[in-house]
Amino acid sequence: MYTLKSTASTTKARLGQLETAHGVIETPIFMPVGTLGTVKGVSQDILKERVKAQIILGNTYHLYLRPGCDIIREAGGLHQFMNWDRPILTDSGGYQVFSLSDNRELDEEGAHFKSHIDGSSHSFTPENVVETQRILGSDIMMLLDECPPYPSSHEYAKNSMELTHRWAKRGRKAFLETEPLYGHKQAQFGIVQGGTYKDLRIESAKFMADQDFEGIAIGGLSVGEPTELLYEFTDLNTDYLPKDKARYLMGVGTPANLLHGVARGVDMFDCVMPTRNARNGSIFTRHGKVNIRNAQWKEHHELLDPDFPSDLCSKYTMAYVHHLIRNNEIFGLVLASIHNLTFYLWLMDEVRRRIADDTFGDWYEGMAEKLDEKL
Ligand code: PRF
Repeated sequence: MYTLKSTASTTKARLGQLETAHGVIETPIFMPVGTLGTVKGVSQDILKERVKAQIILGNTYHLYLRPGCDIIREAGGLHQFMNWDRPILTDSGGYQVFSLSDNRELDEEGAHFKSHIDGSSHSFTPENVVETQRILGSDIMMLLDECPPYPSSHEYAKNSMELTHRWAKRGRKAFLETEPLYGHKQAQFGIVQGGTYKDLRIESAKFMADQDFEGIAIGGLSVGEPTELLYEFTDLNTDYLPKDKARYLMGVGTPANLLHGVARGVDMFDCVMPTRNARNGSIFTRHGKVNIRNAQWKEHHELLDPDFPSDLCSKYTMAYVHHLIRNNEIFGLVLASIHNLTFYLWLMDEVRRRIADDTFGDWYEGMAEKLDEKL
């Protein structure tokens, strides 16, 4: 599924291609999050033509609860339902059960929880999340895992990792014993866990590398640990992952996190940050972050970055965008969401260009510092 094209000379950055039933993805790549079958505020046409999204993410937890499996099956799968003909990756729901649902409980069988919408009771098992993701018809489905909170004791992280490993075997078996519903091929990724313990992270990476998953995710990071630990454990994990499979760092992150992740050998990222932060007025640019809600922009009748290819930057003044966002105007939220996603995808395009001409190593640290600055 993954073809490694080249590796940078001074970092672990990789240029590659990921082949799916809905097209080839150039990696490293960022995947916009479309939890409920929509990337909030952004149409599918704009995602393709302006943001240049190659693949988007959907969430089993949300789609299973609403609209539910029956509706999506009737529609012919998530691609048909939302009119998106490029690749889709779906998370398994395990992580969302822990962050969103009420009264969740875990046992050997799976995760039991009450819906955050109506309080109804449900269970996710390694087998039934495969079944649900067959119904969604995602190009890449994820296993059911447990993501331990930060910090966790070594004992907790170890037991949790071992449960994730047993679930991984059950999930793979269910995947191999079932067929896609809509005639296109699906892939399944394993998920490395192990908290912030070196021995466990190594054990988990080796375990996932030994299975025959089509790709491997690094889970359990970006859950509140210091940034140094995010980078340290990403670096450690990729040392133990096979070179011929894609690596996906789940739920990461800031633009600077993406550059540091790429330098440590990661190929795929997703995060709600570009869209969620956009709605709070936090705008990412090539020169740093801007909070457009701040009073300093109220009378700033100039463009934010006239040469950047987004409407927010090149067509509307900062004073105008400030006014829109301050008033929570839908158009302002949409402009900011499209801009931040365009910026994230632009950044990954730049990353690929720089791995290809081998200037990534000299560029990424300075660029990461700049991207973290507040303007
Ligand atoms: N597991 C799953 N989804 C996730 C994570 C995880 O550990 C994370 C952690 N950052 C984000 N999304 N299944």
